[in-house]
Amino acid sequence: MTPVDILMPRPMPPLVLEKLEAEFTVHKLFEAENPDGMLAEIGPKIRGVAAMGGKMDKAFLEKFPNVEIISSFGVGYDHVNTGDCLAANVMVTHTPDVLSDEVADTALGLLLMTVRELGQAETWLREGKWVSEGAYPLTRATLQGRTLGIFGLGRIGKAIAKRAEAFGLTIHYHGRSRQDGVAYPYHATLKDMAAACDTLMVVAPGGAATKHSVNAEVLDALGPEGILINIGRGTVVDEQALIAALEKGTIHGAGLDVFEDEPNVPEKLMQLPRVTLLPHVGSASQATRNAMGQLVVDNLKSWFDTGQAVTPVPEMG
Ligand code: NAP
Ligand code: 8YV
Repeated sequence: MTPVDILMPRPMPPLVLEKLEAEFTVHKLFEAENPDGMLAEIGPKIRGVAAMGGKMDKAFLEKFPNVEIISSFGVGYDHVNTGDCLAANVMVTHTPDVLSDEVADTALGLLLMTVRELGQAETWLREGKWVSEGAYPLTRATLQGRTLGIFGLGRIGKAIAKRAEAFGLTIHYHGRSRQDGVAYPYHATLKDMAAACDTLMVVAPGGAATKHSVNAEVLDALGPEGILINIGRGTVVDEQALIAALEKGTIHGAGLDVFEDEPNVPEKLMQLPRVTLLPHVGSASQATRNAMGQLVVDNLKSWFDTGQAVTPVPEMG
């Protein structure tokens, strides 16, 4: 049988490419000298897409009239318009669960770095200031006694909550609805939760429904000892409102792994003193990225072998 044609628009981890090439004919758009020409030639042959970010909507789908499945790398799939995919009868899959513990570990690391200014303290040592100026200044903030509001108590949010409990934090949560069997106090609005907490952990998905949910009002409610951590998606936080809140002292500090316009990070954020910035490394260990990659492969194989996906996004029903 002729192998199925798969499009890979952007480079993906070597494991994904290797395993896909063993089963399918993989068209690497990122290597094409003339991508439009390549698309015009292979578009009608493509039956599956192995995706790593990149906007996928009606305009994208129209180039591939016979596409059946988009297998996306990552649990967040805000780059894929699932409404357009459903309308075009295209399956969308993602890579949940296999990264939850890794991302939760990173979230706790980022929280500790931010509260205790660990990155800044390391820079102090490396710049020789421990010798020339003495000890790094005591941090105004401490993790002890903090109340953590989790915005998005899903798979990763729960893994963060488990770790945060071990650190002695009190936990609250906000989402679209109260969850059965969850004892943490629930807040129907993000602003109410921010007012009840001094630490806000964003681990909600991106997309139109959550865009700029963390705005000036929410940051004001969090208060002057407030720490914002964003491990979810950059678009959830209004970055300009955050910069203003940090400049004015409306909140104390912020730790960010994700940004509105990655990989571009506003210069002002880089200059602010109590801000920790990471380059979207939440899931970025070899083992976890390989497990995510394996799921991308498994979804494509399962779809073309059995007509069933392994981990479809919830919108697929
Ligand atoms: P999940 O299990 O689907 O959890 C998402 C949570 O967000 C749910 O508890 C959901 O609760 C809440 N939520 C969804 N839409 C909402 C809305 N419009 N308003 C308020 N709450 C909403 O997803 P997950 O596996 O934990 O992943 C969460 C997100 O983390 C991903 O979508 C991705 O963007 C991000 N992520 C980042 C990294 C990184 O490297 N930094 C890595 C992995 C994932 P309700 O249904 O009750 O509203
Ligand atoms: C990945 C992520 O780095 O899973 C997600 O939603 O944000 C990260 O784990 C990203 O998807 C890679 O493109």
